[in-house]
Amino acid sequence: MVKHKKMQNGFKYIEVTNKNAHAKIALQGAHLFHYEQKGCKPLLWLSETSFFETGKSIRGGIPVCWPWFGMHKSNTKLPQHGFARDFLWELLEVNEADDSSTELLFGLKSSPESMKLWPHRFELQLHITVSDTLRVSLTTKNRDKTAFEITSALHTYFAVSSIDNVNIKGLDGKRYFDALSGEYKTQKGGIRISEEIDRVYQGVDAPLTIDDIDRKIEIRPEGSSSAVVWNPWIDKCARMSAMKDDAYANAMEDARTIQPGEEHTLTAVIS
Ligand code: TA6
Repeated sequence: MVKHKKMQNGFKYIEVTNKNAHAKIALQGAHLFHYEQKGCKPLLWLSETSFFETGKSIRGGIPVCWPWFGMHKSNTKLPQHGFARDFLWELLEVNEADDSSTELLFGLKSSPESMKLWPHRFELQLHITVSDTLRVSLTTKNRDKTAFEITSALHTYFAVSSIDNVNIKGLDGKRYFDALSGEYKTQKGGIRISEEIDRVYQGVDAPLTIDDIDRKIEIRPEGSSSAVVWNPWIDKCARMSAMKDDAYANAMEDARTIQPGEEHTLTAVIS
């Protein structure tokens, strides 16, 4: 079942319920901010103090960072992580072929407003499949006459029992950029977090797992070879709003050039 809903302030979102799962997706940013498999606790973290307001990013869930991840390369006044997460998307299609899986297609096209921030004609589509696994797929179509380059991320915030219980696996031996020290390093073993961490891993070619005491979250990538692992820890949390996360991305060296008429898809399958 798919319902069009509004928060008290008029902020619009879509609520999805089927035999296997329950999810909520804001039209702003096509931002999935709740996903729960039947009988399980929520898989995505959402800040209790998150904004649900026009033009303000939701803190938690799966922000779509596009057409750049992090700061803009040459203009630091432009919004961090691009503009797709703050623009209003359209729900284009809903497919409820059976009662255990729901497919939704959201779209965003270039507009005079987007051209002011990024001078390229594009069409973006976000396919979300809500079932016992969650599949999120971002397709960038170049509708311009010249090629453009993008970096992007499905910057997922995962809910965990406690950060002390978490071991992130699948990145052993991978090179990463440490955004805190500005150095390139190589991962040894799993990742346990006991301080602020902000890293972009490259050459990621296999599923990642977040091992928690009571469950194991698996993240399978397609169309990406980079992954971001970030936790702001105590001081940064105090400067922002409380949060924990790690994410999936086409970031830094994993930028993609898209020729006119061509497209690129970035997918995360989470279970
Ligand atoms: O992926 C890590 C990061 O770029 C951090 O440096 C951090 O500040 C963050 O994403 C969250 O960004 P936001 O713009 O959502 O506050």
